[in-house]
Amino acid sequence: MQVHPEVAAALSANRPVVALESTIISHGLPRPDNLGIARQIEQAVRDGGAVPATIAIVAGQARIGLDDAALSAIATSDEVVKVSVRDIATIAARRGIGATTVASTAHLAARAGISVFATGGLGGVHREARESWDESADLTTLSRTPITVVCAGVKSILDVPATLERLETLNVGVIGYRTDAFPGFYLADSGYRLDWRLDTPAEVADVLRARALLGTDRYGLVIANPIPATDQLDVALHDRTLLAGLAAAREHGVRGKDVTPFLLDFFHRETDGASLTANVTLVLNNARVAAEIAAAYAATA
Ligand code: PSU
Ligand code: MN
Repeated sequence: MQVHPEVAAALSANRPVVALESTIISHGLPRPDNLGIARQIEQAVRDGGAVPATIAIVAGQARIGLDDAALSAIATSDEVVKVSVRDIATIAARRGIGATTVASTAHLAARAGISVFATGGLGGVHREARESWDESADLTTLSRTPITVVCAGVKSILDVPATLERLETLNVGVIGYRTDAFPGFYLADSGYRLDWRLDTPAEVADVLRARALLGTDRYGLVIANPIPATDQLDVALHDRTLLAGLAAAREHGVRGKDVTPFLLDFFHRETDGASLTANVTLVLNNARVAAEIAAAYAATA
């Protein structure tokens, strides 16, 4: 594992750091925009007062914080593999290049001593999981990883209520940030209520401190931060695209780790970029809020 000098310096001085995943760059956002967006996400963390640590496997090394050459390679190389926790050791031993999911980013971030992480959306329980057993390793990893993830909920391509049930079973807390509703990624409200709501970074930092004192920080915590309602995808366009995307995935027999990238790409193409605009807006928003939370926590820890 190699920690970028700027990240290492911040961690040892107890200054705020925010981990960022890289699968969103390699597989979640279309080229060639993805590289510029990855840089904007890092800038949003800086604007929020923290040091960004984008995580990936480069030349077999788990890198915590990427220099520009590594970020470019993750965004542009055709060799980049989507890496979950179960793949980390193999890609490292094979000296490969890999982009980390929420699960593997959370794992490596926690191992590096980073406690706050920003992403777009979590993986979750897929629709038809009763037949396919397709549930993202993001959920079980969060159940045993000390990390706080700021995200815009999960995509409606997933089974949202089943995902919330699983998070409950797995002891992963879900707290709405300035909302009582679980966000719906492209939409501000998924239609499902949450038990808890916090309204400021300081309030979140209070919860993080209590977690550490009471030992529940061994489990992940989700801070669910909705896209502003004014920036959300048109609801009718969303519903239409969702039905068509699910049908296309079924028709093409898409399976396993290809399902999420397939549906993301379908949305970006079929909405003429409107879903991409929403996706970028919500990720930048999450990066800034995560930085503010990390800063509030570092100030009092
Ligand atoms: N959801 C998104 N964008 C993404 C992903 C999920 O809105 O890019 C990525 C994340 O890296 C997440 C992964 O951890 O997909 C989940 O994939 P799977 O369902 O194969 O675990
Ligand atoms: Mn899966």
